[in-house]
Amino acid sequence: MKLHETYLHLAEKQENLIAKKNQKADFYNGIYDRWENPVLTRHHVPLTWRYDLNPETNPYFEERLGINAVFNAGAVYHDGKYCLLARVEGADRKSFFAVAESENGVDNFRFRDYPVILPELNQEETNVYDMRLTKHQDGWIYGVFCSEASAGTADISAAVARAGIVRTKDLANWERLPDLITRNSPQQRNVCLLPEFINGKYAFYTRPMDDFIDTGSGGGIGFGLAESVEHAVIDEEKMTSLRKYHTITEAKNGAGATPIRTEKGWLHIAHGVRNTAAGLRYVIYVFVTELNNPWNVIAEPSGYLIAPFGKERVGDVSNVVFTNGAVARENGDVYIYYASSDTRLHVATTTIDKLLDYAFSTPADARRSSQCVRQRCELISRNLEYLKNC
Ligand code: M1P
Repeated sequence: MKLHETYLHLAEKQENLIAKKNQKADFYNGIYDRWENPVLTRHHVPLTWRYDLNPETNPYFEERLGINAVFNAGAVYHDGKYCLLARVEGADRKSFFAVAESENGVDNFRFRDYPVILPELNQEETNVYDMRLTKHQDGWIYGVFCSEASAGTADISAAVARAGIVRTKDLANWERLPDLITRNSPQQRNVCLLPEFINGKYAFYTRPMDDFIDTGSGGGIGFGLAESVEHAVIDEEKMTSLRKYHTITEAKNGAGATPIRTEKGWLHIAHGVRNTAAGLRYVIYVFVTELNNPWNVIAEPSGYLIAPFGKERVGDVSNVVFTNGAVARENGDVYIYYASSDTRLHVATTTIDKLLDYAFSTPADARRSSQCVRQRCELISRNLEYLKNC
């Protein structure tokens, strides 16, 4: 049996893309480094997932099942590898999950042979996406993701979002658990499980929503405890990082990467959304919560950590950066996996020390132009004084 010439050409091109060495981009803010090449794109998806290689059934070597995008990925360091659980979106608009692994976390990410086979709870579930991975102290790796279904109303685009839960030991075999129930919130997206028990219970960050797109009365990122993860029910959600007028979280916000334990508190790398004349703008921001009371915010620097930049600004849903996965290594290195414009996945690297310095030393949002300019003038005058003495 012979392979199609086009296949050989595409396979070589893909191997070159995967093997391409990544390097730090020419971008500086002292807080993190951006890397030049995206770590995953639709061009990384194996050809066997897209083409029928048999010339008898595919004489023109046409793509049979197209891929539209690879983006929002959960992340975990497992078995000596940086493992991403990416959201892969088919040309048919349905998303599914797939594991890609790399030895160094910045390039050479390769998908496993098959995407994740996610057990279903019911046939209403239409779309699944944005899984946060949590290596929990109970010994399991959990995945919490958005499970979307039609609202079944006259408006055919109306949908309902719930938090689905799965667990695994090897990122290959997945056990589906019942969806999270939050007694006071009709819909949930961007839910994330903390790696440790709090008061002996499973601790979730939530995002209460009245509606599918608008969070409505949802005031920001919530927090709640569940006795069991096998039937996870949260009776009460406390609020953590809030939506605020005229800030980067005015329209909505949501948990991002699984929070990282540090000596100063839980480090959160989340997303905030504001509205503009050109539509919603998504940025990534940081806040820190107390270790023992993980709903209590103790640092929240003003503004964003990462905003769409250069080519990142354009894609299927332009002007968006979004994260649902980061890896923190024992030596303090942090790899933030963020997607741009719902199209491709990038990495930014930094350290826990740098992020904590950023979180605790950047002034909080002063909320009014007059106070913000005062904040800036204080910095300028300290600097001018310092320069005089240099
Ligand atoms: O399109 C931008 C993002 O929109 C949603 O996030 P949120 O619930 O905060 O609005 C998600 O669908 C996310 O996947 C997407 O990247």
